[in-house]
Amino acid sequence: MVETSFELKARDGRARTGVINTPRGEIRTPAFMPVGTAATVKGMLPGSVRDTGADILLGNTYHLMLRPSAERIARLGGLHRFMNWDRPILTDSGGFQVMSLAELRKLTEEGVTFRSHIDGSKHMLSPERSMEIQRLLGSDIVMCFDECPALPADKARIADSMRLSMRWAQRSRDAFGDRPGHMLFGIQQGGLEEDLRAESAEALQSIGFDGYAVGGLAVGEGQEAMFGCLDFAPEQLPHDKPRYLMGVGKPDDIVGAVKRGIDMMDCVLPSRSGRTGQAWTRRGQVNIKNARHADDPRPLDEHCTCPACRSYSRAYLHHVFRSGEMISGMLLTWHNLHYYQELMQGMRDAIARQSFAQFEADFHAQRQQGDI
Ligand code: PRF
Ligand code: ZN
Repeated sequence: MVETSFELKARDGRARTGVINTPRGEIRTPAFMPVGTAATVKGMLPGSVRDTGADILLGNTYHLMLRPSAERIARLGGLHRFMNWDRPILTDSGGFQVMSLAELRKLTEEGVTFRSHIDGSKHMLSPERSMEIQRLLGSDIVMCFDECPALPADKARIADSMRLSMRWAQRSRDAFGDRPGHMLFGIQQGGLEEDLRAESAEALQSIGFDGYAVGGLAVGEGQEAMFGCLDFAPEQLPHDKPRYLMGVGKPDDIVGAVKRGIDMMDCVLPSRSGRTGQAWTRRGQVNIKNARHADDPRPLDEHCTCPACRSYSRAYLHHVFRSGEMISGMLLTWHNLHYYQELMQGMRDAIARQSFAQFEADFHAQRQQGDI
């Protein structure tokens, strides 16, 4: 079996549940992808990430091309073997990370030249080079090379940037070629403007992709503006292909995005905030650094079945965080990823049962109660 497919199983309002089939396994949607930027989900073994319920990880072209390089990973058997994760991997194309991390960036029609944020060395990314790197990595879901303008920006600047991304989408499609078993996703841009989003969706559909991402959101516009855009942007994309909202988000962003027709998301939040002492639970955010946990024998969440909650008290999690012990980031990351995956499973079940509205109401009511 080398083919890939997307099967929609149920809809409830605009929310959808389904499965993306790939030769490396199924991706149940709505899906949350933990971020494994440097060929590791920081603080977690791959088997543990799988145990939280993840079907797919996200990797980054930008980071891996700089260190240890795509060519080295290819020589070592590809990214799956290198990092010991044999299930699907989606890789971002690098443009977004160049703009946020690299130094001395120079953008032209051809692509972008920049200096590494690690050692200052000079590099180039273009649609063709990004496709080559993602092929060397062995990524299952390859993202088009795009440009994501920082918001706010004036409409003319957003339109020019979107049209450049659409020309790059065509070059990405041409360079990707025909690779059975691998998928190429286009990325819609256009800021918060409905007409630019529509123009972008049209351009991408006439090229033809295996899935479509909504890019250019969660870049500082706020939740209300993002949801305003998600009220129309996903509907402009094909209904029979997966829709991926890039770089989102907090649990309430995720629920609101799924409600508006999004099938896939990724975010560093559960793993990054785990390392800074922040936990996410059904009842909202918990700061384990807070002195109120120092004597608390209760788990973070008595209903959670993750190792942090099954075997450790808030007092212990507080102590190891304060002591700078490595297990602190490991346990909180595990808990956060477990919570995120449980949230996704809850939404998949609710959509299948046609009870997403009830799920959403319960989600907000529980958070309203606040931490125990
Ligand atoms: N494009 C790409 N990667 C991204 C984004 C984008 O617009 C975003 C925006 N939130 C996150 N990651 N290629
Ligand atoms: Zn837990």
